[in-house]
Amino acid sequence: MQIIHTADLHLDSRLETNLDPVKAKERKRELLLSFDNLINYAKNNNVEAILISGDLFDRPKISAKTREYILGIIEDAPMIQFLFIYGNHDFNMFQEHPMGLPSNLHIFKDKWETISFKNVDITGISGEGISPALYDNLCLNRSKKNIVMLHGDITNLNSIPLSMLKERNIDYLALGHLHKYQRGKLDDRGIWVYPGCLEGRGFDEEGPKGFVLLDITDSSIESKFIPFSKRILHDIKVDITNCDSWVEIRRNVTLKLTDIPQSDMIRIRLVGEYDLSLIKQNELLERSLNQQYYFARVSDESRLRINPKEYENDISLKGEFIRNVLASKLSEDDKNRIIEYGIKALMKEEI
Ligand SMILES: [Mn+2]
Repeated sequence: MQIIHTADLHLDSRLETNLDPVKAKERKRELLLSFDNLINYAKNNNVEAILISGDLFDRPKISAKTREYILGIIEDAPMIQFLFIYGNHDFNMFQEHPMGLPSNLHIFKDKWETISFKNVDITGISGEGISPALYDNLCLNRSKKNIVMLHGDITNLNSIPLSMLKERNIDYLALGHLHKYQRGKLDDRGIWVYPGCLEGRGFDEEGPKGFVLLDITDSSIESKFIPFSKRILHDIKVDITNCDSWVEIRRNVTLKLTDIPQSDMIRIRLVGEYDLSLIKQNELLERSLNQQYYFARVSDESRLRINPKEYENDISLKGEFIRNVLASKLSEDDKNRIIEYGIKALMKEEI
């Protein structure tokens, strides 16, 4: 039997932190389509169930359009069972309209419940940070393959205390909440897995995104990560320490982008130290990257290299200005910016 494990799709996210309104709307549609594509993958690969471990939606109140779209594509795949637990973002969102839910969509409530397939029991409970007493009520049939669905953070004892789930005959703990794919050993019998989100939304969700495909036989559960996102977000550091001109910066940036498809989204973070003489062209660099990639941003985290000794005896206005700023109680970051802008002003440059 084949099963898909997904979570944290955060459908109906606003997505306007990074993107302009037009692209945000487009990306919002892409996220909805990714769920449709996942269902098509399931249909084409004889997947019998899709487990959604919470945060299918970004918030409990979503537009009627999104709700009808998602329920429609679920209903249109009657050969697949959809097992869903609420996360912290979409908690109880279907409670207001419990009527008209597709018959192949099962929503777990706030008590353990088990759905049985041939040799597999799938047990789940909704919500993040369930009460500790509930863990003691988790009783699984040791002669079956057991999958348990939960939403929360296993690195936070108040969310999911992993030790409470050991030695309970779990084979596969199907988690949601952390947005990066990761897995680990639960006990001698089982593993825990976060599939991560299906599509990255911001640069805190960079790297390959997808779902986990489980292949279950009487003797084993094999599971593997399947990269599936339409676009990948890349967060790329470029060290400009040895760059003497903006062209060298551009060359270093280009080198880091060699294998990245143009349909992806990139953030370039300039790091390292630079001299006062370096004139950057960050805005133009960002613009030109935006002509090549779906989305590009250049953020400048590099630091001005200033040796106070060089200005100790400099009697010019520049020397006086730099000495004053360096002696002030401002943060290092502010000092850098002020010196940079001040020098540009003295050189009659645009700020
Ligand atoms: Mn969550």
